[in-house]
Amino acid sequence: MIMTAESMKEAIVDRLETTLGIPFDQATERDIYVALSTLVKEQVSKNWTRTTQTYKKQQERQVYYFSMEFLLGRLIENNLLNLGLLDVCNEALQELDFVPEEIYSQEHDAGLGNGGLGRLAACFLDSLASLELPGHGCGIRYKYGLFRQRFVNGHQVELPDYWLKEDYAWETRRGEQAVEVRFGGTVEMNDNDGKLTFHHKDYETVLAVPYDVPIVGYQNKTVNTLRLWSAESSSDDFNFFGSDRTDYYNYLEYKRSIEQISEFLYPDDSHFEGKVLRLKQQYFLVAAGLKSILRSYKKKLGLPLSSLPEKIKIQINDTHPSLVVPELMRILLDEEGLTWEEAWEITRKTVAYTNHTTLSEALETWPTEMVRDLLPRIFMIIDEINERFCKGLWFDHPELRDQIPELAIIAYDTIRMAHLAIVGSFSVNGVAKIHTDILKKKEMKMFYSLYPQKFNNKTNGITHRRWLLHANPELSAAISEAIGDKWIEHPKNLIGLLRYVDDKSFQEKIDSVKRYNKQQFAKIIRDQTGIIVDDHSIFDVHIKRLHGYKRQLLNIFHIIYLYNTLRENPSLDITPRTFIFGAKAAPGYHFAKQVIKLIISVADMINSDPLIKNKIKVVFMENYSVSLAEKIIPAADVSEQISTASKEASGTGNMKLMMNGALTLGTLDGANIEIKDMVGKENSFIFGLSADEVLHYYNHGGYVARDIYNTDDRIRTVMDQLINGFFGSDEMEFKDIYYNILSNNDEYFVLKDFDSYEEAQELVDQTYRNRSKWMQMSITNIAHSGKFSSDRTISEYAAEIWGLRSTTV
Ligand code: 26W
Repeated sequence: MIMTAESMKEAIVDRLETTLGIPFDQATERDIYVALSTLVKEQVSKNWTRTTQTYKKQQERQVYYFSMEFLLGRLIENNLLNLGLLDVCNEALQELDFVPEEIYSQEHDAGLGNGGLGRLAACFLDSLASLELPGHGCGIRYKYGLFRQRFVNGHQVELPDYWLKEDYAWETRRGEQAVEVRFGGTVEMNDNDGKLTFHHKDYETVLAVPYDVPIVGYQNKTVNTLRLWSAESSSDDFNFFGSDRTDYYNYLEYKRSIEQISEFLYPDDSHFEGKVLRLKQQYFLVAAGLKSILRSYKKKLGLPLSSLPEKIKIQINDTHPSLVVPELMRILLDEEGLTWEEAWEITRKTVAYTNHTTLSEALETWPTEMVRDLLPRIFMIIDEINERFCKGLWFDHPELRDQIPELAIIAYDTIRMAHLAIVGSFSVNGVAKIHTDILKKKEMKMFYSLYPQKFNNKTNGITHRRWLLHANPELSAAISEAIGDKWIEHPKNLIGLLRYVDDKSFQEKIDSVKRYNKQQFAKIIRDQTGIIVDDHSIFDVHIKRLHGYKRQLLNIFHIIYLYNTLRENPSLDITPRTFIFGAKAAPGYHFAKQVIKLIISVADMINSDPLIKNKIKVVFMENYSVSLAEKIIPAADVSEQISTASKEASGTGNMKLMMNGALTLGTLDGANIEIKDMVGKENSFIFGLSADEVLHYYNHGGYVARDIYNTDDRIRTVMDQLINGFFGSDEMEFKDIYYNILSNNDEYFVLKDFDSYEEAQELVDQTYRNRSKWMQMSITNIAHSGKFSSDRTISEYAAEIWGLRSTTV
């Protein structure tokens, strides 16, 4: 085991020479990275095997987190950190004359996720392992992760993210554990002495090959597994072509069509699009994952299948893996010969479902025909589940008879995946208090009345190890100096910082850490964009996917307004501000792309206007990603969480920013509410309509956007600038934004909330002038952020949904 910088140095040089065959004096940064990651993986391997063996031997329950997305980011630093080797490694690399960050950044981010939902899955894996809980991930090894974003003339351009171009250091291919997944074909039904049997014929076989990634717990011996499945054509298929050349070409085409299943991640997290390839991906994940779980269950335990729910829980990350319900039924019925009742009992006690959005345009509903063609037996089972569910309603709930079409799993030739997930699971949870309340009161009201005991809340969290300890070592050191380092294991202990809120020297310490982080990030801005920013200015940060409801538009409208004000009165006394954006738009989301273009146009204009005298700067960072977030967040003063109330299920960036001392400028939406409840209204900047008000307008009307446009000069000026050529040559460039607001009656209440947003921004400006006050607020936020560690979230899942006990390896 490596313990010192000296032995680390020796080991790196040794791996270079023996494994890679490269003498140290010729090694590039990439070579050093490869040697280092090989070494780290070796260090992990023993505990990985030991953990797997421990779980195999014992009869304890295990959890599998099924998700179409795991947004891991880089693993090298986190693995080093969790192994307790990060400091040693930094020292070793420096002594070898390398800059550690430059070595670590050789690792390509694993961008196998779109945003919140995928990053949450990654934080959960970190917490599971760190809490010594037997919980694993099950996902897809996409060849291409979320696209790389470039700006060309201010427009977003998407480039493929070929993250596997160089070997991925952390994965291990387990070819011997590959399983078959079947698509298409027909189902033959036979009556065997009154018992129906189903025989699936003429299907196409896809080989699912697992690639395992170790998930290293923080300074313990637990190493759990993230199993990512890759689609391959099985070698048996070779006998399907003969001597004919066209057969060979057909074969190649067939092979390609199979490999396509794990080719790329769908880059859309805002609009459901019923693409058959996406359905294939979902079934591929579910069928492969279940097969490998059941194989080891049967091999290891020798228990009857009726004990499955005792030993295994499957958490599904939104409805994307909800085919787990009919697939588990299929296995239990057709392969294991159980009765419907037995199979249903097992399935329902095994599966739990998390909902991550109430946006209707994101809800998954598959056309029945598509499911019938691609998954004939699965379709029959869903149909039967639906039949029995509707019959049950009819007989057991006569009061709901009129509502059956609304509650049904299949209706109007579509399958409603959320209904399937609710009916087929024992737990349904939302991801923040308000979100769960909205599910209960509105979106899933009738299901809540049917199954009140299934519904529960699990407010999201983030791993403080990545987002504080690793991303912000200076702040972490300052915290430990004040309150000791127990907070690392028990993040709730951060509350001890409350004693230092008024301590001038601690305030100065935290202030200087923030200043340092801002200087570091200012260098990154300069290197990547050429823009010089003032590190004394307020760093006002808006980072998340680009979406109408997240209201980047409200932010840029306010910036334009501020700009107009400054042009009228250049000597206006404002606190200098740097507005920082990071966001990717879904490739087909026209409005979102226009907002990007608008922000960049505004940035170009403001940043080059001498009249502004650097009082404001606007920066749009390209290719927002986990690794970039780790640089931005420690440098942030203001956290923009300005979604239209009721729309953001939880948000998790809000928690990361809070934990790093940024103050929330936000609406009462998602977890902002719980953040505000913890720190108090006086330690945050809250503005805007409440969720109830928004929902009231949606239901009863009463809001006329045009009235605001007509009566508020500030707003009319900004809006008109969109269509009068103010931002460049093409007068019509932003007309869609303009008309989108006026003809859709401002769906996201941008105009409605403008005034109160402006007021809150003014308060931010005033408050920042009093550094001591600002630092008090900032420290208060850090102190309360322990609640938002994903360790707390995962402990709640473990205790209240999974009944999962920790196991020391
Ligand atoms: C179109 C297919 C689709 C639809 C929705 C793909 C992905 C989604 C996700 C459910 C969107 C998502 O990431 N939701 C976010 O989940 C986070 C973790 O719970 C929350 O913090 C965010 O508020 C929520 O938007």
